Amino acid sequence: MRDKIKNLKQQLDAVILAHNYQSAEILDIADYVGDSFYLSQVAKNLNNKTIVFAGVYFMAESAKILSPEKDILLPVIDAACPLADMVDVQALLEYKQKYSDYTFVCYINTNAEIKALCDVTVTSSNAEKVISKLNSDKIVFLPDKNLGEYIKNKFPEKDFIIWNGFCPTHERIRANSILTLKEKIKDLVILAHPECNKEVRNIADFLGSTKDIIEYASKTNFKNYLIATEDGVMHTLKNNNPDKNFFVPGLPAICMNMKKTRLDDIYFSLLHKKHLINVDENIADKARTSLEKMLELAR
Ligand code: CIZ
Repeated sequence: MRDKIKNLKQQLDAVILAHNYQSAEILDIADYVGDSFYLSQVAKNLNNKTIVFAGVYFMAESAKILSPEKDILLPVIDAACPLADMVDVQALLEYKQKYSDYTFVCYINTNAEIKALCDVTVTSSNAEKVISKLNSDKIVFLPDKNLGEYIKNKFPEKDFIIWNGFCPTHERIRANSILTLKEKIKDLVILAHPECNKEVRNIADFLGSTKDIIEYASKTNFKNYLIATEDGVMHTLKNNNPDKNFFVPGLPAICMNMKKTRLDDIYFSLLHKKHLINVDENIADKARTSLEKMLELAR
């Protein structure tokens, strides 16, 4: 299957982008692996005509918005993001009316219709930087309440209204499971994603995006790390740091949507050019403004 994918890729001049949460078999064949911020920049700058996006829907959609001239393929069309689906247009329009003098900041985990109604998009690796450059002290942040609270604490002078959404995979990670493990392994260094709930964030030694977590573990010299984020990052962490130990609290935190993509999905995606992502032009134009503002401010 790997060879077949390689041949088809060459024939079609295609590249494979994979999000850090994909399964090991996908991460191993991808041309680029990273978080949504990195991958959206890669997608925009590549010269290849065809991009296979191994991730969830909003990621492929963001790539299409930023690169409308390219064919963006999402191998599994129902790879969704429950967090992104926690905001609907009607509810957002009501907020926009109620908080008409606020700047609307949306996490990249949103659908295009939502980005189109927001002033700027952020990811967990650039939210602080982007918000620090906004000329506004009144922010509505959506949809992740955990990332929202984490960012709000960085800007005590700003007024934040935070949406009540959450990532079910991160929300399930329990502080108790972390503390139980820490009892057994005294020098455990806890690295957590800001999408985790407050109890987990409060006991973390380091909070950051997948990119930040991977960098932190590689640059520091501890022996034992506990990883509180989606399980996909463990593959990269272990590969990059064979001499270090990585633990998870309780059962691995697995995003079922991210794990839907298998090698044969990538193969059939290339073979049949499926599923081609299309975004309504009017929505794409507005969402692009929000995404490009992120790229500009995060520089
Ligand atoms: O920014 C991303 O890609 C997400 C959703 C999480 C992360 O930290 O990589």
